[in-house]
Amino acid sequence: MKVLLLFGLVAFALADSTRFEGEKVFRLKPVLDEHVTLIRDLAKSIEVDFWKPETAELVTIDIDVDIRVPALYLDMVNTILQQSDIEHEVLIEDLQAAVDGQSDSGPTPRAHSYTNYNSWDKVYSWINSIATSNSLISKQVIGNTYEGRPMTVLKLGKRSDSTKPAIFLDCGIHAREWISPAFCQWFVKEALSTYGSDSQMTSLLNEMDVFVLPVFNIDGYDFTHKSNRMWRKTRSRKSGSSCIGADPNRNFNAGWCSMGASNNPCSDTFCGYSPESEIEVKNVADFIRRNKSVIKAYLTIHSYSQLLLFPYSYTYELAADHSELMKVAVGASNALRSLYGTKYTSGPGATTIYPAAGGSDDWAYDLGVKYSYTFELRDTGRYGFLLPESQIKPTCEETMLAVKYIAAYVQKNLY
Ligand code: 0X9
Ligand code: ZN
Ligand code: ZN
Repeated sequence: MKVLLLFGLVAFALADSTRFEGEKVFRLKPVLDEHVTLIRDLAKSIEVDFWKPETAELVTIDIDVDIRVPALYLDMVNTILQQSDIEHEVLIEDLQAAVDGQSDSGPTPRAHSYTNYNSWDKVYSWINSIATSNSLISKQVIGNTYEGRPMTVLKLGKRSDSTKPAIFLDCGIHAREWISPAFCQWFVKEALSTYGSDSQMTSLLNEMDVFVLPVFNIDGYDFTHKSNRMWRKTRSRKSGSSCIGADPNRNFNAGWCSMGASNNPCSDTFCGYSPESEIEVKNVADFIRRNKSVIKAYLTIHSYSQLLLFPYSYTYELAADHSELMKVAVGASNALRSLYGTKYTSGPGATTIYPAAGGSDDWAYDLGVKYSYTFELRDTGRYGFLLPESQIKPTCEETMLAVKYIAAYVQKNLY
């Protein structure tokens, strides 16, 4: 009986997690329209996971296309690539080995660490302990996720009787972009530990507050740790579809679902059933609306591609503040590069990455938050979403410089 039960649990655990045995990640470089057509046709006939761009429809000539190919289709894909002579390379030889290299499955579970990818349970207890560690920080729950996990915003700043202008920073909109929550944790630690010694951080936290949401899409993040490392969306369900989740960064009310998003619930860029249908999106949007008069900047952290994006992504039209947004982005990218030479590209989302409606940056901007930026952190595809833990520290250190550059600019240019 016991043996049977144990066997059942093991079988369940195995069946419940997605494995990537023998899967590879390819980079394709289409330079002809035929190449684009071929990649799109391939996506229709077999199941490939687009890492960059997010879907087949967004493939164009002269961009790098990173795709994950299941073992079953490798021979076929190799043959097609040879025959069509699309330039290509293998970015990840053995995806399961790369995933295993990051998983916390040793005999003794690790403690919370700023240089590891922490599971949600660890981030959750970290949030609760750091929030009571220092008078510069406090927390507030802004609602629960679909699966009922509390979404906690940390408020950093010297206490003051009058309301201070603020910056809102979120991480982990997309579940598999693990470097993003790692950055929010790093930011909180750095802010607390350099207040009083770093003159810029001291001045920032004296004059402004910073709201930090360490993990936006908690259900998805937890799922990437426990079941499927490559999950992107939320985990909401709706009767009538067996597919789970929507893309939170397509679910904001900004040109919702008009371009670069899918109305197919099974797609990785599903825009949801209506704007803010995802409770996580609604919770954040409500919080920002409630604090609209104080929030002067909205920063959201994604990966990967090394980009600093700003509105718009739902239209090719330039934002009214385009030249100022561009100037600040270039300054921030230069600051970032000064540490380790990491190169970032700056520009409006639609032309710099791809047109995609329903994003949080465009929504915040149209609400009136002028300094609205999306970061796409390291790398440019060597590891993609599987950025090694050894790169957490340098990535966070350089990103701090860019975030502090933007914060300092905002502080000097309050509106
Ligand atoms: O597609 C996205 O949501 C972001 N890229 S990612 O690879 N992290 O998924 C880019 C978002 C840019 N902004 C908008 N599309 N509004
Ligand atoms: Zn992506
Ligand atoms: Zn993302």
